[in-house]
Amino acid sequence: GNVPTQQWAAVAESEGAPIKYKQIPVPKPGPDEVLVNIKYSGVCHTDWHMKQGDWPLKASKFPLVGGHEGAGVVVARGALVKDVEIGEHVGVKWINGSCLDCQFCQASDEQLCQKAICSGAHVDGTFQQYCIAQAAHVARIPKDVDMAAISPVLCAGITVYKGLKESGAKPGQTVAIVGAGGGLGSMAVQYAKAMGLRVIAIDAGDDKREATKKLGAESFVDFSKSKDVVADVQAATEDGLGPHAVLLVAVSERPFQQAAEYVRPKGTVVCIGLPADAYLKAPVFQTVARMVTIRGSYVGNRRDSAEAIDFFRRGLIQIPYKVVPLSELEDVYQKMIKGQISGRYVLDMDK
Ligand code: 8ID
Ligand code: ZN
Repeated sequence: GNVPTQQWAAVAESEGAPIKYKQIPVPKPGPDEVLVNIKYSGVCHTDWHMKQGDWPLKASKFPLVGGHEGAGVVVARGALVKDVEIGEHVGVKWINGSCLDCQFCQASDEQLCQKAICSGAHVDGTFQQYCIAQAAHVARIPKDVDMAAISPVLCAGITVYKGLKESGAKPGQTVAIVGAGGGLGSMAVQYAKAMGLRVIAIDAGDDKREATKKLGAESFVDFSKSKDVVADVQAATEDGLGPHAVLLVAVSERPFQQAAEYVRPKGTVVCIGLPADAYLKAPVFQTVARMVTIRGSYVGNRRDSAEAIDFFRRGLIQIPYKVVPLSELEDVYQKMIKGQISGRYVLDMDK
């Protein structure tokens, strides 16, 4: 096709700087890479963390183009690429590339690859019209799937689907989703429901109460109003013993210090949200005597990605999302850090 030499992008010129909407050159794919004409990209809280530089994982370049939930069309490919066709619909994820050869890549834990390259962190991401990714790591999107609607699956969906699998929760059991009204949380409510789990949603405000109920949560605990979150979460289960699993997708430290107290004996706490400078806390006696498991979960591998997309393709996953022009990214960030987003914002790259 006709690939231009200049394109529109949302650029952070330096750490912490507000986003500038401007023209930059279109990159050229290396031998094992593809060039993707991004149509839509979701905005993940991770993009804010990377721009602000508040994590141990720092962006390795500024000016930086963020974004790692991009859906688009392959328009060029390197000489070594055989399996991805020009014109194919693909997703560019957080894992932009990995070595494919280390012990972790060999075991399909490529997110643990010591040489993993992340979109919008080590290389420019999906907040631009043309983005590069390693061909082996792009997610395949069936052509009948709406690209705006699928884009939030490419990080939020994959991550919570993987986290729910890691939780070990079985159909009929209950999972508490902490941060249920946000991007990952809304996805988690829908994937949990599709996987046969019962959901307790935890977040703040009546908008998120209504939204999570619509998505399929059976109960809601408002952390901003509750006098005792631990007691209220346990009371939301029929026998009062608490949820079998907890998925922590909130961006604040407090819930990471409560979950081990309300999870059911033999239950599992899965940490996914990444509030800056936060620590986990759990009472040793109760963790031991109640046989609680606490674990982390980090995005998903290529198989998790394909499975998460397939749930979506079959119509099982619907989360509220709003499409706004790429030029409005900074406004989206401002809403995000105030906790005012219910569901996901999706950027339209051509506006
Ligand atoms: O692979 C991973 N582990 C991974 C992948 C993708 C994203 C981790 N993340 C991380 C992000 O970097 C971010 O730290 O997950 C976190 C959530 O990302 P998000 O869903 O994109 O953020 P959001 O849309 O802003 O939602 C956060 C929600 O948490 C609620 C907020 O009200 C909001 O709805 N929340 C907060 I802040 N404090 C809470 C509390 N104490 C809370 N909910 C319940 N209890
Ligand atoms: Zn993300």
